[in-house]
Formats: sequence, C-alpha cells, structure tokens
Amino acid sequence: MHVSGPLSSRWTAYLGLLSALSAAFAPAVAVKEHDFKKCHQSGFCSRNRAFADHALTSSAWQSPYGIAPESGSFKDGQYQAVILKTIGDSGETVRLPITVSFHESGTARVTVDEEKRQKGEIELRHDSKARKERYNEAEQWVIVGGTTLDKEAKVGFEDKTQLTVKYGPSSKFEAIIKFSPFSIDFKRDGSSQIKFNGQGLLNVEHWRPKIEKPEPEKTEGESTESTEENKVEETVEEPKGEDESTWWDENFGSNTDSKPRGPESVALDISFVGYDHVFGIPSHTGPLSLKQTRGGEGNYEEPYRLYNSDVFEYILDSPMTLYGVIPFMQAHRKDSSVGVFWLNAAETWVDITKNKDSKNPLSLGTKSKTSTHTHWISESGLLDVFVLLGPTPKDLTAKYGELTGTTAMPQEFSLGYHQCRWNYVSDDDVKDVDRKMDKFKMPYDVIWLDIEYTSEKKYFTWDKHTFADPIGMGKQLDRHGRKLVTIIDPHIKNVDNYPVVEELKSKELGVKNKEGSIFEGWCWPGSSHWVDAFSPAAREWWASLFKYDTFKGTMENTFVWNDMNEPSVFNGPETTMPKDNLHYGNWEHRDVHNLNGMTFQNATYHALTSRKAGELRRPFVLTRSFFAGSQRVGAMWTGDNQAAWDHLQESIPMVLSQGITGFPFSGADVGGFFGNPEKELLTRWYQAGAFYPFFRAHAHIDSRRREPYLIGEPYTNIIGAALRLRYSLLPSWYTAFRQAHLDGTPIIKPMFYTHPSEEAGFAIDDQFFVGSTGLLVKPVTAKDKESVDIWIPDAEVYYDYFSYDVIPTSKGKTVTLSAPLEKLPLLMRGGHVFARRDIPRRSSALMRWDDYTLVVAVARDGRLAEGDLYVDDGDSFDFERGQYIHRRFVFDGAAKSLASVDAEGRAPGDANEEEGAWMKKMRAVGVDRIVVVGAQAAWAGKKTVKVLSEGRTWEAKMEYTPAAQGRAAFAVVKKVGVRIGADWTVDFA
Ligand code: NBV
Repeated sequence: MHVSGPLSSRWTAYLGLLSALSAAFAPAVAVKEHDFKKCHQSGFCSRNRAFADHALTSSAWQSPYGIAPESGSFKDGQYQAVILKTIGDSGETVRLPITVSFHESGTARVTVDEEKRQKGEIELRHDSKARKERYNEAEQWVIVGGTTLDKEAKVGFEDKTQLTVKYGPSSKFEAIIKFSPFSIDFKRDGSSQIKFNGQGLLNVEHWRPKIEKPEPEKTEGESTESTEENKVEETVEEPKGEDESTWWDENFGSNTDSKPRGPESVALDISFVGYDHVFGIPSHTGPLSLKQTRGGEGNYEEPYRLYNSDVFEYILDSPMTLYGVIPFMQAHRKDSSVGVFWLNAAETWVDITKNKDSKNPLSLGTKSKTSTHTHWISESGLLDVFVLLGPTPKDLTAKYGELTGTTAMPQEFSLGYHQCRWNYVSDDDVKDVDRKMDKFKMPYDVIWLDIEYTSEKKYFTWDKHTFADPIGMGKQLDRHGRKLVTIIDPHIKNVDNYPVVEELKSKELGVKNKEGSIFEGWCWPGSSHWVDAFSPAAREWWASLFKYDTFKGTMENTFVWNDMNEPSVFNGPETTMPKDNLHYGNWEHRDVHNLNGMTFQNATYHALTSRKAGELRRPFVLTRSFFAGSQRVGAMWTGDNQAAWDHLQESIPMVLSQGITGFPFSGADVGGFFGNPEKELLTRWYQAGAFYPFFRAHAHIDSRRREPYLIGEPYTNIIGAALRLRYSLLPSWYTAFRQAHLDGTPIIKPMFYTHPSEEAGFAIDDQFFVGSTGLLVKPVTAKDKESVDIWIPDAEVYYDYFSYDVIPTSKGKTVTLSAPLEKLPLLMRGGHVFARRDIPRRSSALMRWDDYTLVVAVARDGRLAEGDLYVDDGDSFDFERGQYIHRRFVFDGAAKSLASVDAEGRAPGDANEEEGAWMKKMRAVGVDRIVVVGAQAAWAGKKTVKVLSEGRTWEAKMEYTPAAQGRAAFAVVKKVGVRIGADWTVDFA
C-alpha cells in the first residue's frame, strides 16, 4: 500500500483512538466537538453572521441589493429581473439575475444567480479545473414535479418601486416584490406570512479577482497566517472591516481548502411573520420545535448546521450537523402552517431567532405576536428557495412531496423487524440466530451483515472462511420468507488484484482530487477510492456489480445497506472529502456535498432493479446519508446512537422530524449502537422501536450480543410481545406507507400535525399518532418509570389498546397512564377503524394470505368511525397498474352497521389491467374478526349479526361484553366470512 508518512500515522492514531474508545467504552463518551467546525471556524458562516450583526445593530443599515426596475418582465407565471448589488461607496454594481416563478401547485420559487459566474467570466485560481458557474444542477437530483408555471398568476399592481403578483388557489396568495432595497413579502389572504430580506441580510458574495500585494514588512515575532506564496491578500472592493482572511483559502485542522473561486456564499433572512414554532431541517438532535440559535437562556449559541457528516458518538440537544440533511422548514401557529425549502446542496447554516417585542426596531411590526426570523447561509451555489403557503401542515407535506417526490412504496418485508449487529460473524452464526428467533417465537423478516462479511473490506466479496456458503445461508432464510441485507459502502479498497477497484480506476469513475486525478483517502479498508455516483457511467457500472452472477453469493432475497456515504473519509477534513475535490461535470465537492449520499443510494437503488434481466422488483436500500429526495429510493436510520435512555428519548423527535420533512421511512438503532443497554432499556427500546416506521435493532462490534431471546425472562417475553404487536399491525403500517407514497403524509405524526389548532400540543414531541389508525403512542423512555403522562389533543374518546379501558379525560388534558414494564402506553382514538392480522407467524411473508381482524374504535358520539386498508403484492411494481386492493371501512353508529367499500370508488375489474394471480388470490382472503370497542349497550344479549355481501346474506356469531369498571363495552364478531376484496355490510341492528 502506498501510504505517505503523516497519513499513515494519522490513520494509526485513528485506529488507536477507536480501539481505545471501544475497549473502555461507556455510553457517556461524546463526540470530539473540536473535530467539527463551529460557525466562527467556517469562513463564510462567520462572515455572514458578522454581516447580520452589523445589519441588525446599525440603525442606518440598508440592504445594498435592489432590482433594476427596467430589467423586470413578467410572463406566463414568471418574473425575471436583475438585482444590482452595490459595492461600498464606489457606486459599482454586480448583476444578479433573479427569477421568481409561480407554480400551478401554489408554490413560488425565487432563484438568484450571478451573471459573471453564469457566463463563465471569472478566473479560477491554482489552475483549477472546476466549473465556473454557481452549482445549478441540484434541481436535477431533487425536483420531480410541481413546477409547472401558473399562467393564471397575474400582476396585480406595479409601479417604479414594487410589483405585486397574485397567484395560487383562487389567487389567495400574493407576492409583493419591493425593488429597492430588494425584499419579497409573501401573503395569504391579505396577510404577511413569509418575508425575504426583511432584515436586510441578503448577501451574495460576488466573484472578484484576488489582488496580490507584496507582503508588508514584518516586525519580529509576528506570524503570517494562511498565506500563499508569501503574499497577503486584499481587494479594493469590499467595505473596510470585512474579514477577508478566508476568502482565498481556509484551514481547518491540518487541511487547507484551496477555494479556486474565492468567496461565493449566498445568504438570506427569511422571516415567518407571527409564527413562534419552526420545525424541520433534519437531522439534528434536540426538540422537534427548533430552538433559537443566537444565545440566551435555553437557546443554542450556534446555528443549526447542515453538512452531512460522520459524527462519531454524536451528542444530544445540539445544533451540530449529523449524517443527512433536508433543508425544508415549516413554521406553525394556530391554524396556519407555511414553509420554505432551501434548495442548496453546499454546507449550510441556519440561525433562528424569535422576536416578541413590536417596539423593537428589528421587529416587523407584527403587533405583539412572536415572529421567527431565520438566516440561511450556504457556502456556494445558487440562492434557490421555494415558498409554501399552507395553510395546513398536510398542505405543506403534500406540496413538498410534489416537488421532491414521496416515499417509495416499500418492500413489504421492510416494515417487519430487522435483526442487525456489527457483525454476525459467519453464515453459521446467521443460521443459528435465524433458528433461535423461531425457537423463541420472535417474528423477524431480515437479518443484516455488516462490513465483516467481506474479504478484507472489499465490497462485493465474501470472507471465504467465515461465509463459505452464502447461498446456503440465503436459502435457509428464504424458507421462512426472510431476507438478508448486506452492507456496501462507497469507498473502494485501493489494493491489487481487486477487479472492482481496477475497473473503477481504468474507467475513471471515481471522485477526483483538485488536480483531476483519482482521489485517494482512508476508510475501513485503508487506502480507498470513492465511486462518483454523480456520473451516469459510474452508475451504470455500479449496477453491473450487483448482478446475481457478478456479486456471487447474493440471491433474490438479498438487499442492500449503504453506510458511510456522507462520504466518510477518515483522514479528510471533518472526516469527509476535501471541498475542492471534483465530481462528474467538474463540479467541486463543495457544491454537491449534501447530495453525495443520495446519489450513492440512488445508484444502488437502480442497481437493484437490474440484477437479472426480466426481474423488476422494488429495491430496499437503507442509507445513512441523505438529502431532500432520498425518500424516493429507500429508508434511513439515525446513525450511531448510544445505549442510553436519553438516546432512546431523542429518537422520537428525530424520527418525527423525518416524517414532517418528507422522509418518513426512518428509525433509530434499537438498543443503541454504542454500549450495552441494561435489560429494562433494551425492553423499552423494543416497545418504542415497534412504532418506528423502520424497525431495526443494531449494535456495535464491541457490544455484547443482545439478540432479544438472550436477555431472559420476563424481558424476552415482553420483547416478543412488542414484536408480535408490530407484526399484527403490519396491514395498518403498510396502509400508512401507501398514504405517504401518495401524498407525502408522515407515517407517524406529531400533535401539531394532527391537531394544528391546539397550541398546547405544538411543542410536544414525545407522543404521536400512527398513520390514520387513531393509534396514539407514548413510549416510555426513562428508567424505572411505571407510568407516563400523555396529552389528549381533543374531545374524542380514547380507549386503552389492550384493556379497552376508557381513558378518563377531556380535551387538552394530560392524563397519567400506568405503564409497568410489560405495558406500552398505546391508545385508540374513537372514530377510527384499522386492520390487523392476529395470527402470530415467523415473518411477514408467511402472513400474507392470513385473514384480517378489523378493529372499530367507536367515536364519543357513537356515530361515524372510519378507516382504510391498502394491500398489494408488496414486492413488484404491479400496483402502479392497479393491482391492489384499497378498502374503506365505515362504521355508522346510527345505522348500526359496518360497511366495506372500495376506497377509490372502483368496481371489481376497474383495474387498468386484467386482475393478476396475486389480486385474484388476495380478493378471496377473508375478514375473520371484527372487534367493536365502545359497543352500544343495546347490543347486549345479541348473539348474531347479519352479514350481506356478494348477493348473499348470512349470520355471524357475535359476543358482547358489557362495560365494567371503566372498561368500554365491546363486541367481537367471529368468522365473519366476508372477503377482503368484496363489498360487504355487517348489520348490528
Ligand atoms: O459498518 C460499521 C458501522 C455500522 O455498524 C454503523 O451502523 C454505521 O453507522 N459503521 C457506521 C462504521 C463504523 C462506526 C464506528
């Protein structure tokens, strides 16, 4: 291996550090914060914060940006003009073309570019091969719809100072574009919601040549920091006092970023007028309702950072960046939600402040209400922002879903339980775990292989000693419909006689360094190269590696896990790639960093669709790093958490945050990655994890084995019950995924989302609803807790899921629920019907033809309860051609009946293709039981109900249990005898 001295010693040091940490591991260890930048260590962040400080404290401040009115034109839903940035007192200006687009979907988009860079009229330093333009391809990766221009958008008013455009549904939205200083005020129904540049923090760092000046005489002892060729830099353009020290190169640790294009950040203040809660911009630890970031009690000192990073042992309650980024923020107040989507893939920081005082000169004059001011700062690229005016949280997730796409319909198995650890050490080990799960009656669907299955960390190979017979292993799993997930990382070992790296090099498909030759860095395998998934040729080649006859040992039940795709580079700056590395198209890594993980997962997703000619199945790819749009190609998890109670607790807001920002297929490592969870913690974690959309247990290589059957009684039994609960509810989970796929609705939903009028619920982030089932979950996340306090958002009746007890409560009350270890606090909200499958089996595949149980939770007023069930083959894309069943269940208390109708009003045979074998078989699957919780007293003594379906009428047995000691009356109809795919009515009268 060709390793340079300092690298190799740093590598040794890293490994030393790793093993020292793992040997003496206690979960209290925390990230080395100094390995990651704070704002003051990031040149563009500190410049923009300083700019903001100046603007916000000087009464004479006026934003130097103004639209040249004569440059503007409005046509077919789009306004185009040029913003002039005035530099200092010189009167000199820089031209910044602006486009404001109004879309039929009701969103608006503001894009600001820089003419000189756009035209390539700049000089790059250091003979750089980088592109000259501001990065303008993010939309090609991210945006999939919702941008058809709204030809109905109309200019309402225009003079020399401003232009007003009316747009959106019934022209309820309005954008007031003020020319000088430039600002935009977005209104809904006549009142301001979102303001751009209201505080005057817009900043586009324009291109300028570096002026070299001879080095001034030095007095002895004085140091010259970060200079190149013994020269100091200065320009004539910027106002005095601006910090230029990081314009041309920037150091962090031992790394120097060469910055061939000089300073090029874009920043903008975005105010949410009258809004006191903002949510989104994952992934961070901390509360769902984001904190202020400019200091003060209980606030952060640092902006939220958005820069995909492998943060080793991340800490809680912090604005530090994590592995993935979604720059989508929602603001919420009573009955109103609005949002912005900042489409920029470069390093980004977001400051948040809230302002209550209307007399403050900085306030926006919004009476005494709180407004939230945000300051978005990106290192490079276009300024490109989408504005969503709501008014409901659901409108926001739907519009965002239109723009960036929705969750892919998952492989059905992937909603089951996943058993993972670093590492199952051999194929025998895997087979043994598989058998033991059966022995202990623990359902599971997937077992995972981490990096140790490979031969010396060479992906697409197997360690022949430990995994001598991967196909034999795969076949054993397949016997119970189970799957295998193998890890494949983006770093490719740089070693002789490894065809994968040889091809990567010879075909020139790797990421390049700033000189244009293949980038070499360090990761698990030692010296490595990185596949450049931005390149179409690289993606095509990547796909070829996954063919069953190329990646030998894999078969139809093998799926893939992409880790380390931030990308993690052990010897790189902040454990990632140098920003001056080059990707396909000669874009600098700086420009595309936050997209990197998504492009890699995307390449793997497409690879899995072409493993064998004629086989087209839904892929399953788990990713650690992500960006807006990743939801279209798989699932994510929250990375390397710790086996500690506070990490369990934090997992809930983190997963909720993923849901409201369009990437709901998410979960945290159950049990905690680092460390060894005590038994109670592990048990509670399974109870919570059973309600993550992605439910996987995982553990670090140095942690003790903790497969759920090892823990002993009573824990094993309790965990088994949590697993079986998950499995029985799989039909409802799958239905929730379908909804997410259709319109971007989160799978688990926080209170502000389901009850946007209830202010007391806006900051609650430790309880949630599941899909539209009405199931309200409040996991226990603290040690020795035998009860939880749950907030009840409305006046509906709530029943305990297990006992059918009626929860004594009223709207807005917090009630205490008893929650001994064996009990997960789970309530059913009245007014819902949901589907289950109650026969416990080893895997989801083995349940697929099982009959259903329908549960009706009768509403407080006894009237309507509704719900739905979606089912398809869970594996192919035939659902896109109508091969699915989607039923709607309506319980009508007045009519005393429960009916099942096609949820989309389709008659049998309406599918746009003849019913396939799956559909025919599925239609005949039955509804075995109906449980009515909150049954009417009038049903007492009734022994049968009348069933009508498919032209026949018959009677089914019903057992009625009267209300007693706080428990609701309930009725169970047995052997209902209807088919799930048919229309039917059960008459309780
Ligand atoms: O591949 C090993 C681990 C993996 O188990 C974990 O889930 C990832 O987040 N991987 C990180 C690399 C090393 C972590 C210390």
